[in-house]
Amino acid sequence: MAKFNGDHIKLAIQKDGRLTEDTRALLRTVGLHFESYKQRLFSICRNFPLDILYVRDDDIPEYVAEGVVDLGIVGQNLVVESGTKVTELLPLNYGHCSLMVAVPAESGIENIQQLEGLKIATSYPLTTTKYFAEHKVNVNVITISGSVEITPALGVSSAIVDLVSTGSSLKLNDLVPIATVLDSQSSLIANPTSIENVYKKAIIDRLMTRFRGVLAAADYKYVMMNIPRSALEYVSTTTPGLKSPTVLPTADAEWMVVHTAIREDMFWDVIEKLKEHGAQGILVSSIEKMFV
Ligand code: PRT
Ligand code: ZN
Repeated sequence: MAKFNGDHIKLAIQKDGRLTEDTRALLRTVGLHFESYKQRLFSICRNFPLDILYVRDDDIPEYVAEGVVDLGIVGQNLVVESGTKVTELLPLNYGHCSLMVAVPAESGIENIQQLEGLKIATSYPLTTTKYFAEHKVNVNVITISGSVEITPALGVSSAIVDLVSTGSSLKLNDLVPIATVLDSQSSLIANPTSIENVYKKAIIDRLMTRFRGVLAAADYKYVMMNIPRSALEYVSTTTPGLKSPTVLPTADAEWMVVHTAIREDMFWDVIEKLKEHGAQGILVSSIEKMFV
């Protein structure tokens, strides 16, 4: 049977759930080669000093805090709920959701003060208790492990605190959100002692550089286009890219080829303006990794 490699650092990821596919895709995008997770407790990377442990997401903060593993990838919601001492290294921009207070639509309740003295069902009892205590509202927190959203209809609770992403589960159960307890996304966390170990820290830094390269790339599109010479100054200021765009001559002295990167959030506005300024043959591609 394969064993953990003593020279390798250890990373815990969710075995089978909402974060699994994106986490595995991220690890593969940063160039790690490892066997598929199915039926496996752990994998050894063939080309990087890392072993991957597959566990239930709820156990990840604890494993990291206890030093069973050096690193974990898990929702921030679970890190907060666990109350463990781990170091958050890098939010990873997937698994976005919010932990929200929601009430039956017909209840007429509009704010958390109106929940005074009532029962709140949740799978996040510690976070929920702390939240209401901070807001000085006395509630009775009931811990439910699954299907929290049906508890008001069953008469078990007057309100819930649950994770929401699209909101369709709330709608389906005639619930409306009235407050956000926290916003969450998937995150890389570390054991505080591991990041003080010079050998481990060097490996973790290499991994984080790779992760950052993938995260940065997701914010940009790579664009190639032909522009009339007269538009060059405009294009240079509108699409500064990362430093300045690459401008190449063409056989026609009046036309140039420009290569640049445009931020995702302003992409369509910039493209429309470029077309107004005579840009033609605009080719766009996504960037897989980016190091600046
Ligand atoms: O088996 P294991 O314990 O590992 O997994 P799990 O079933 O406990 O967790 P899983 O796979 O459901 O979720 C893993 C992580 O994904 C969570 O800890 C969050 O960080 C993140 N995440 C993102 C979500 C959601 N979005 C989400 N919508 N986790 C759960 N939900 C549930 C929510 O509880 C509710 O039941 O989806 C429902 C609502 O979804 P919408 O889209 O209708 O709002
Ligand atoms: Zn879980």
